[in-house]
Amino acid sequence: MADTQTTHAPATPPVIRREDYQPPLWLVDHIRLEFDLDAHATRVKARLSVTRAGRHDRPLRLDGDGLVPLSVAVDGKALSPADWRLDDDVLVIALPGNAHEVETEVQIAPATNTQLMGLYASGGLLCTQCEPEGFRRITFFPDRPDVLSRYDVTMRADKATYPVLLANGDPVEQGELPDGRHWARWVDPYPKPSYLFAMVAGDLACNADSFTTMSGRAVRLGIWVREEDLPRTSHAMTALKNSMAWDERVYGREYDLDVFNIVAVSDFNFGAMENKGLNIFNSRYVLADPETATDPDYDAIESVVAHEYFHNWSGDRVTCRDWFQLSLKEGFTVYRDQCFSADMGSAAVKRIEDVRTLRAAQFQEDAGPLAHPVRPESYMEISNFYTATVYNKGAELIRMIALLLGPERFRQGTDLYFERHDGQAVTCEDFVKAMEDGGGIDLGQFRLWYSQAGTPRLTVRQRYDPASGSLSITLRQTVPPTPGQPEKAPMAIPVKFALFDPATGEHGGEELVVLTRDQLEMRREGFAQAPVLSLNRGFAAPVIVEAEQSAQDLAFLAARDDDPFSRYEAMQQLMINGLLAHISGAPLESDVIIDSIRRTITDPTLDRSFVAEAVRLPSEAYLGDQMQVVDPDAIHAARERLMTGIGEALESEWRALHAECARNGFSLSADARAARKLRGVALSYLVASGAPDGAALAFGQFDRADNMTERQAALAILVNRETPERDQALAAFYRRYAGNALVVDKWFQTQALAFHPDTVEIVQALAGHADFTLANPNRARALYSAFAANQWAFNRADGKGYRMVADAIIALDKLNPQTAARLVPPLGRWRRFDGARGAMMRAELERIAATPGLSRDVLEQATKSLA
Ligand code: 0A1
Ligand code: ZN
Repeated sequence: MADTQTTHAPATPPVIRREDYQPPLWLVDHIRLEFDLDAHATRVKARLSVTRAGRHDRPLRLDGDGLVPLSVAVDGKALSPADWRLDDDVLVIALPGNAHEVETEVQIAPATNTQLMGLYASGGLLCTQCEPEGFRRITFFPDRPDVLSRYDVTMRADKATYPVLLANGDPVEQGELPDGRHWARWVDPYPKPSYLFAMVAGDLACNADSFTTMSGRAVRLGIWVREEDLPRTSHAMTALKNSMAWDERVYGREYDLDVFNIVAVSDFNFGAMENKGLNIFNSRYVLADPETATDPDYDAIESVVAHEYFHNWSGDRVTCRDWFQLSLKEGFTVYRDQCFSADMGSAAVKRIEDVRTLRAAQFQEDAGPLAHPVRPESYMEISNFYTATVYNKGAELIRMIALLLGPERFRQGTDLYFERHDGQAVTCEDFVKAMEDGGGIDLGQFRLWYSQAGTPRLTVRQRYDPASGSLSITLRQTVPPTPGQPEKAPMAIPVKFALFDPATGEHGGEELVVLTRDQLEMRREGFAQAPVLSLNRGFAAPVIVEAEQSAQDLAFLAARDDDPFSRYEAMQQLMINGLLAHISGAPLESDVIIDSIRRTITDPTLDRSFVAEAVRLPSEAYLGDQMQVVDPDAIHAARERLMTGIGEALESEWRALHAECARNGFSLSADARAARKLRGVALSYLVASGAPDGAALAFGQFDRADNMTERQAALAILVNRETPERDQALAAFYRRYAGNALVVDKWFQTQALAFHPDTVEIVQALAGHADFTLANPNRARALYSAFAANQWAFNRADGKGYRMVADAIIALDKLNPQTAARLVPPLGRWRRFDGARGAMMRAELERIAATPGLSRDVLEQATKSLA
């Protein structure tokens, strides 16, 4: 039996609607949990102190998922099975009074829990994941975020197998038991919803440290990992301490318990989880050393550690009333972690990366069948709503509020929010209201950002009148229709812009205007010649800008704009325009592009990390997003051609840069990291140039690297080439890192992302590799999510890519519906492709949707994708 607790969908799963929200009828002030832990048979006793909320005569309803009560008692008296019933999975008990002690006992089997929700086993550990609705797989409980309880948890387990026993809050007692067992009791003084419950049992080693808070309290910090991974935890620990200090300095938020623990597990559905005082992490966001982790891995660890830590206030102390409010905690916390990372490194590059992520994930989501507002209106399975829209677009909303308010008033707003709602479960509306009251602003129209889906388009028209020296600018907005929202009202869009004098290269100051209607006309005077418009500076609003700017203006901005995002954007737009024109039949005009790149890579005033971002070609997927109908083959061919052209034209510059950026001895300094990044870009152009020594140079970098950043960069270049070095490097990489799961993931992923005509067959063969398993989400994603993101390979005209991913979804759904459901959206993009591809994608979605016994998760994604 794969999993005794499954969530198979009924014929049509019920739709949960935001407007149907009802406050809880019963509250649980306190819960005492007792675990007798065993991988195959864990006993869970729960004692709930319940109180009736308001005047009603409705029974107590406790959610369960695949649970069978072994016993039920009320106020110390066992109930006979006639006194309770199971309504589907919900335990229903009629209670006479207004306050009772309700006890239940169940048995669960962590070892067969392949969904990784609830209590499950991972590499010899027992651990939990309860968000969003996993607690009901552990015990009967009102498993909704607006029921806040104080938790008192006792764990009993075999001491040799599970020497470490952790839970939320503070450790209060522990002791020995007969038969080699032991116990520990943890109490969390802060009331919390069940989704924040956590416990871990296992043989773990601890990187222990401490942090003294701003009021002088010492907090014990622990990062718990397998003994052999201890040397890889120092970066995460530094990130944690930096996060704690940053939240005090920037938001005035202090940590509130005596201990803060992080545990790394290798089987985890998402990135990490903010359980109160006991964060549980996917090991890929904890473990790093130069030999096994790239610079982007280091950055991801820093930002995920910060994200989960920041949730202690934006999520735990103030939580969500219901799951429609998910962006209340996620949008705000992503914004907080983005600002933290910007402060820890280069703010300019961080913004560029965040916008790239937003465009790649969220803009695509917003343009397809799964588009939904930041605050969704309905769902079948809430796990499907941990999306780029809720997280990343949600963060952009907070960023816009911060921009409109300015730093001081934004801080007054957040202070009021935390003070007003501490200990409560609240809504996005409560957040906006606190920002209005604390910041002194009217966000009336701004609220549409929470309720309207779709990415607004901003079209810009400029008219310069040489006689009067004036420029008129017309901004127009349109918000496209999205599922369930055919008509849209105009949004409040903050637009930052500047007008450059092409003669001096200066502008007369940045302006912020807020577009509130369909159209806005502005006139600016005093220009001896037509100024150059730099628009949506800093990417202040998450919109698509359509401005017809000449190659000359773009080249000017690429060389002169003082807003680094806009400078990057101009450079990218120059490349995009050239490529799109070529794809639609024009000759490839690369001279201006090459000139701009030459100027950028030889500008000594620029940070190398920024240079690397600016001169990199836009991804194939992003180019596809700019087309009416995505033509993956034409995009690939054009992009390769431009890459070769840039490589050839600047071969000596790339060669020089590649040599200059080499370093003796590894360092994590910003300078060294920037050099590694630019070195990788230089190598990619050098190899693309067709230089006869290209493959040998790449292999040399691969072979001699003293760090994973350079080694993987070289491997990622070699896998695209049909050279003997390709196979040599892949074999050497595997030999070197066999047994290190996180690095073997990279080996799978790099091959799935390759620009190689046989990538489909290569991925198919890799699925049969001894190290491949669908049971581990990181491994499954390394192969299939990476492959589905490889536009050219996934959309190969014979449709084999679609079939392979659909097969994987159907197989994975039987084990882990959440992870399977995340593979569906790439197939849902069928409207974006030509008729033949679209029909094949639809056929695969139909095959998935018709599979008997499909989970609610995959069923929702597949049926919505077909609509
Ligand atoms: N709240 C977490 C995200 C998360 C959601 C669900 C999970 O398991 C199914 C795990 C993590 C965060 O934002 O980091
Ligand atoms: Zn989060």
